[in-house]
Amino acid sequence: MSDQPVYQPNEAPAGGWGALGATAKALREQSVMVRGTKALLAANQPEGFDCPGCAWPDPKHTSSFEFCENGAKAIAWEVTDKRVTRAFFAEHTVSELEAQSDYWLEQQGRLTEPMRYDAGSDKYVPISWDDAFAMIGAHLRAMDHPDQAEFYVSGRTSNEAAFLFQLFARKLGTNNFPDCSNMCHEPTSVGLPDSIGIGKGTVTLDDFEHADAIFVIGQNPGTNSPRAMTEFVNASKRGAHIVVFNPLKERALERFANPQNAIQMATFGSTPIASLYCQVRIGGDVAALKGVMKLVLQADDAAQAAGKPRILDTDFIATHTSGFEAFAADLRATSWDDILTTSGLNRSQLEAVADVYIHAKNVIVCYGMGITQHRLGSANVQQTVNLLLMRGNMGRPGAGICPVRGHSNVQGDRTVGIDEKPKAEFLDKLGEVFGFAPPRAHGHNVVTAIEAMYRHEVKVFIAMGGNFVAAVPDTPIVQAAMRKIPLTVAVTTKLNRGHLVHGVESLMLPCLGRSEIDEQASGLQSVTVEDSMSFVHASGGLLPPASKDLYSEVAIVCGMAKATWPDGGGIDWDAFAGNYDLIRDKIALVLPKLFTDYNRKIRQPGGFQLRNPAAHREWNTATGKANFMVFDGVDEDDHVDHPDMLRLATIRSHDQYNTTVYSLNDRYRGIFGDRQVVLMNQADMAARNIANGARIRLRTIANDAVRVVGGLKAIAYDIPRGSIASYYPETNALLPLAHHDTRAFTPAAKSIPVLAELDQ
Ligand SMILES: Nc1nc2c(c(=O)[nH]1)N[C@H]1C(S)=C(S)[C@@H](COP(=O)(O)OP(=O)(O)OC[C@H]3O[C@@H](n4cnc5c(=O)[nH]c(N)nc54)[C@H](O)[C@@H]3O)O[C@H]1N2
Ligand SMILES: Nc1nc2c(c(=O)[nH]1)N[C@H]1C(S)=C(S)[C@@H](COP(=O)(O)OP(=O)(O)OC[C@H]3O[C@@H](n4cnc5c(=O)[nH]c(N)nc54)[C@H](O)[C@@H]3O)O[C@H]1N2
Ligand SMILES: [Mo]
Repeated sequence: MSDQPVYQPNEAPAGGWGALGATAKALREQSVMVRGTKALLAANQPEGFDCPGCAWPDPKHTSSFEFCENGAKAIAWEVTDKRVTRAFFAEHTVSELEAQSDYWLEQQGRLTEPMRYDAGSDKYVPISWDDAFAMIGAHLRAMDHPDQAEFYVSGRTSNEAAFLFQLFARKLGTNNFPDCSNMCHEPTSVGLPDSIGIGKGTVTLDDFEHADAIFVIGQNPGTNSPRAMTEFVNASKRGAHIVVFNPLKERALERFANPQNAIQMATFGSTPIASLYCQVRIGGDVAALKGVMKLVLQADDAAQAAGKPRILDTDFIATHTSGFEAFAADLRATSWDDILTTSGLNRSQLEAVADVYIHAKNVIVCYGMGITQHRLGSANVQQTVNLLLMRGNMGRPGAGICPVRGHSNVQGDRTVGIDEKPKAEFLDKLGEVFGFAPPRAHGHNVVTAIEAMYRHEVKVFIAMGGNFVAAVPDTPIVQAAMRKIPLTVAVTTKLNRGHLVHGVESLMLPCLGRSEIDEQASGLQSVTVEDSMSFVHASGGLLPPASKDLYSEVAIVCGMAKATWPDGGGIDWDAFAGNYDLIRDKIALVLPKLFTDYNRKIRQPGGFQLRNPAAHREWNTATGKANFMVFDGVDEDDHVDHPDMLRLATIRSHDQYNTTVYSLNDRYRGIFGDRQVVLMNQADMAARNIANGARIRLRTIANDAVRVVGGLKAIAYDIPRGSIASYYPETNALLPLAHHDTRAFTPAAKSIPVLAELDQ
């Protein structure tokens, strides 16, 4: 290790030359300057493929290339020239590979052919596709009950593959769909329907051009959805206010230099982003929002008393909403003491925010994991809606709610049926179209699937992408349970922990990436994906596949399903694998309100947008109105009351994609060469006699088990007292499985109650 300090305060704006340099470096490291550049130019183009980086939409998918450093890294990661072949597996036992870091594993390159775990040699050995499918079919047929299988989906999977995957599982007889969105935006899918009747965002990119104020809550767009920065830069230049709630001062939310702006690049200029930056305490968002809403209510009272125009949109509230009285009464009863203590903000900050809100005609709220990954994540989401409803900021241009999704097709996977609690209407149609009776009982989400593993009830675990054992809570305990499962199957592109921590028998099935040409019986195929703003469009690869032995995700699902029943269960899986248009025809029949004419509509430039009733002020809620939702009190309510408690947020660095770590640096936050760090307030460190740079350990406050992660370097950082941050997935061992959103079951990864002590 060098003597360079890990924390080097960074004064440069986010974006700019640093971003261009990082892109070139990512391509160079994967030795893909030429292939990679070609791929970059085709990402998010009308004829190209959907960027695997994030779910932020493109300007209508028709514009010229929109530069994005982290999209480039995600593409370089996929189009790498490095390969993992059978020779690699012949050289290394699985135990040896397990000793390697996650970073090293993924650096080995793309997987090239199907492999089976051989217990005798403790190695992965080649297996033919047909034998692999036959093995899966045999295991599934040997189960006592279909609910002994788990069908995990990570959100890169296309609509077509996801639709067939759910058909396969439901035909088998289970709704067990633990899904990455269970760990991500499930509180959006659970919280928003109560409020506005649909679990999706209501705005489009056009709305950003008309917003006078944009709230960015618990989200780090400069790293995780960098193309969103274009909207924020433009809004800021127009004079729109950007209000941020985040315990960390995320650089891109302070200043951003647009790498596409020639003048800014030449002059080292940059655009200020946030006009108000509120360093809220972890878990303090509801307190802060309630404070702002209380001030809006007070301003309205004052206006009314003075005979001035009302602050509240009383027409909207009367016509379109329900529950205002109870909501207002709760706000009036909420004490300033509670609001200020829990939010960690002072009253003048909240007054400034309320002032911006009151004077903005159109307001958008964007939010991410800082809102959802909490014990009351769904309720948090609903409070952001309350704020918008007070002034009718919903269902009109320039206003609305914008949950910023994670994986590039996580929203689409859900839309086409990856849902452990499917609606009756969907199941009815599915049964009608395919002539069977789909199971009705709700299936497992991530948390309940893990509980079933603990009870040894899981016999087959099939993962469509992802890295389950690294992404979930309580990783060591889950990994032990995973090893007991009779068969685990990973449909995957690159080697990761999930393949090494496997069941008694295990298969690794390598698939095509999005950037690659997918040729089937009827010719070249495209898949479709849905972005964060409900636009559905086609994605077709253009690079030769990493190996001739790769199958598409669709073909793999079809192969598994066909081998499970003698006659494929009466479904012509080969036809689907040969022509994806036929899959889309079925999706259109099962979901006619959304996908009628699917094949025609995806052939128009930019695709099409799924209709969002709330964006048209149609409220599919029980009351038929948008509902003000009351949040009891102001905090997480997890009954942890320890005098030395710190709240830990587990977050992403600038150089990782979820469990994939690209480097040990986090440039915008000034952290270099080490991910084993804890960002801490200086006063919290002093109170524990922790010197800057000292190695500490964190211990979770919980009664059921001891959870400790040590060897973490404490770094004095600009973060509120009582709040600390560290990287995911290194600290997942601290996150108890039972510590999740009470309604959505999303692990509360942003608010783990811990104690910090010196590592002896
Ligand atoms: N390059 C890259 N892009 C990605 C990903 C990636 O790993 N790398 N992951 C993808 C996925 S799956 C997702 S879900 C998204 C995730 O994107 P984000 O939602 O941005 O996720 P995080 O980085 O986990 O955390 C977001 C922010 O929440 C703040 N925060 C933590 N606790 C709190 C709190 O209590 N209140 C508030 N207000 N803020 C808090 C953190 O300081 C951080 O800035 O990005 C997607 N895009
Ligand atoms: N503590 C903590 N835990 C968290 C979070 C947190 O903030 N803190 N965030 C949560 C969130 S938001 C999410 S979404 C989950 C993510 O959980 P996952 O989605 O399970 O994890 P990823 O790291 O995104 O999965 C990466 C793997 O996907 C495979 N892959 C990549 N591209 C493709 C492809 O095109 N096809 C296929 N079949 N496979 C592919 C590769 O093998 C790669 O190693 O983690 C959650 N866990
Ligand atoms: Mo996510």
